[in-house]
Amino acid sequence: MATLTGFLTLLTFLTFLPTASAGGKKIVYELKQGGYWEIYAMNANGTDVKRLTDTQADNRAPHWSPDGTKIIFVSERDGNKEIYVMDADGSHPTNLTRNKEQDYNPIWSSDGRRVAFVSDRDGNQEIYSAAADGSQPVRLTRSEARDYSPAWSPDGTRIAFVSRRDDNYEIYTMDADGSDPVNLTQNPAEDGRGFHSWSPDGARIAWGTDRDMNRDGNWEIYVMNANGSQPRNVTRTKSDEQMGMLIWSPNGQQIVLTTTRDGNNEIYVMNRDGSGAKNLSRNPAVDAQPAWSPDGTRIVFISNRDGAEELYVMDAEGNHPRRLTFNGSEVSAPRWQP
Ligand SMILES: [Ca+2]
Ligand SMILES: [Ca+2]
Ligand SMILES: [Ca+2]
Ligand SMILES: [Ca+2]
Repeated sequence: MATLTGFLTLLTFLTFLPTASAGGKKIVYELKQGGYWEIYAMNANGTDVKRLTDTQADNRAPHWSPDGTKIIFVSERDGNKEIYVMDADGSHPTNLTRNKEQDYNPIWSSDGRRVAFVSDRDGNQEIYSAAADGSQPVRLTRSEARDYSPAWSPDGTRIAFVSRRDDNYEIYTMDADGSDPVNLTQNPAEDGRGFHSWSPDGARIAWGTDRDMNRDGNWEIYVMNANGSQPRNVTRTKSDEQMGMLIWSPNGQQIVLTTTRDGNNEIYVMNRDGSGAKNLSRNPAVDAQPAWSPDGTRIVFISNRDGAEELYVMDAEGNHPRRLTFNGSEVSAPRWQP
């Protein structure tokens, strides 16, 4: 019996051993080469750089599947924007949309079984979802206004998105089948504009808004409960700053954001209630597009501090920045393998 238990323990151990391609080891990104954006991946320490697409057309917006084995992206190789999925090594690229109109803004459901995306196929921006192999496409929104920037809730039951259906930008959520749309923000100001982020536990949504423009003339980050209640300004900065994006940390305690509050684009981290705001990048260059490592200990980002845009990694305190790429070309959209 002891031998059997030992065997089962070993079996369990082997089952959960990370494979060579999983476990936060890789970073995927876009690199502009020869006039086109192509998708690359490398180890998180900058080694083993691999080109994953090569089509003489833009390949952009890569996102890892939740299990880290596949990458979804937008390709123009067929003459218009299509959603593609490929294996983590670039093999088996598959067109999921096959529609002559533009299809873009793809995002995985948290279980990796479906993909939400935006398409112009019905005359204006609407949100759709499909199975991860492209089958079972479903239209989720039906408004003449712009509907875009879908973000799946961590439990997979709701999709947050931005819409102008009520005459100004608002954050909505709907069920994963498109039913029960709810306007969460209900404010005449611009809410969302494409950056909003679920807390990892699904209890809250953080977003950018200009609703306090009259107070001090700048955008702020708000956090609300997932049903729209208790919206709170968590930045309350005074400067005329531009904010570019925000992402919750993997443990849900912090939010990383980009802001110009110090006169140039910097990466900041703050606690989820807005306290403890800290400049992580501290460099007069443009520092942008932060993405957390899955364990929350490191952040990959883009900076032009050495001239051209390159990828860098630093620890979550902003220390030990290290350059990962040496291309001398535009780079964008780094995302850490789950
Ligand atoms: Ca298309
Ligand atoms: Ca629409
Ligand atoms: Ca609004
Ligand atoms: Ca900077």
